[in-house]
Amino acid sequence: MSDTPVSHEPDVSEENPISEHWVWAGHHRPAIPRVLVDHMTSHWAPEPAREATHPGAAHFATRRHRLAEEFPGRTLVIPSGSLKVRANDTDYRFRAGTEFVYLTGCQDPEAVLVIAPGAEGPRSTLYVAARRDHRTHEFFTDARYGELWVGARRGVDESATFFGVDCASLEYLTKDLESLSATTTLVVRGLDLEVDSLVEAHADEVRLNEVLSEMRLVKEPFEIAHLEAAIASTVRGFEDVVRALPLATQFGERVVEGVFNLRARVEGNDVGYNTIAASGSHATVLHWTTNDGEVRHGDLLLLDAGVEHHELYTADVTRTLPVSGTYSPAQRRIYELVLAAQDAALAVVAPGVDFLEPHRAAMSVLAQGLIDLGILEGPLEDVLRPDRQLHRRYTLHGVSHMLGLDVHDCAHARNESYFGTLKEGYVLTVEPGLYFQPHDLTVPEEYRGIGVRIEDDVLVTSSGGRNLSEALPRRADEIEAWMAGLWSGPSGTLSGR
Ligand SMILES: [Mn+2]
Repeated sequence: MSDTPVSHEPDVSEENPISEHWVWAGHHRPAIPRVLVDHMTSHWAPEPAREATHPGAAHFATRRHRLAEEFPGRTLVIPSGSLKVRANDTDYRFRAGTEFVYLTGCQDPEAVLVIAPGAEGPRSTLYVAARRDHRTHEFFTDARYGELWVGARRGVDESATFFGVDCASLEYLTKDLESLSATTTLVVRGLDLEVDSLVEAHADEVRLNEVLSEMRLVKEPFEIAHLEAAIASTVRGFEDVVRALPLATQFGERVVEGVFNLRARVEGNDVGYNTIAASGSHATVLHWTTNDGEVRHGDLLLLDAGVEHHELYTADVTRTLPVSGTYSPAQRRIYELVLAAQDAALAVVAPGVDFLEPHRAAMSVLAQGLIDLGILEGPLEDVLRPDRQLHRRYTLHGVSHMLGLDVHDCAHARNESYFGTLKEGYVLTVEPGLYFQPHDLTVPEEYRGIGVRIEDDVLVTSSGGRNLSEALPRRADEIEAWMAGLWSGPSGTLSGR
């Protein structure tokens, strides 16, 4: 028998979290009896073995090596990003930083990749949070990482095996970063403010971001497979939305967003960007993501949405659909003009072609169309003159951007790379649109409030372009037939596939 009486008063605090009888559990939470901790951390069956290696591990190692070669003698720090508070003690769902995922395949929050020069070549260390499994009281006292709270996850050893890279516990990160020289260390900033504050900024970090974007311009075959998977799920999401249109006419754009996003969660990680579910004149607002409007019979629905696949590659597709299933004559006129512009743009995608060539091809068709509709005064050359460009009141945006892990991928590539010539393996969107604001007095009344965008995802091949999203119909007749077909088939949530 112990001669020490068990205290019924916790003798622990934040400064002194563990005593013989009590364990500190955090602010506003009662201390936990030591005997309960012992009980909670014992008598658990061993865990089943996990999958051995990430299928992309060898690719990630090659990428780290290529990156290090661009920065000899430098230590490179690439964080996954910190959790972001949504409200008080609840966070947004975490999405790891693109550069970090590209170099590791890891999607952990608060993790950091450090690539340091070494005598035998660059050495990569991935800092990840240690397990909070039943070997520690944090198992049930740590609401952010404790595995009873958030589920089991990979720790240091499991991550090293799975991602094929040396790993260290996050608890050593601060000390290790503080020991780095500010003159030779470059950080990808803006993702993890704590990491940013530990290493002084360096002018060459601009170059680090450029290289990380430019490395991603050409997609490897396994990346294209991920994009294709994201696009296939996106196609099914569009089909879901068509099936749900009767419900949307009852409850509005929220149904469109909810139904598409359901498919994104069922088949992918999430949506790659906030779904644009724009009905009626909301279609003339480029990034309408409020999605709280009505969906009226007789209006158009512009749906710009993409599923982000599990490895975080995203689709980016837009269709403009007649809510009733049939385009009105005025809607069809504008639709076919945008379609002709997209056809012209798609036709010129090929290696060696200027990045802006699809844009120019589309703009010439749209500008001529605006002249034919009596909205602009010709001739075409005058409209398109660099010092005039009046068509842009209605076309509003460029026709292409790169697509990959980010929806606007490779954003830090230098202008001369991004706006250079297309190369085999690039994936870009082709997405012309026409937007007639509801109060635009330069537009005939019958067209006011009409917004049309058609967007596909195109891979540059050795000889031209391959439309990766061609499974979704683009032509007006085909869209009407496709919608009618979906309405005559099985209805209900996720009924396709
Ligand atoms: Mn886009």
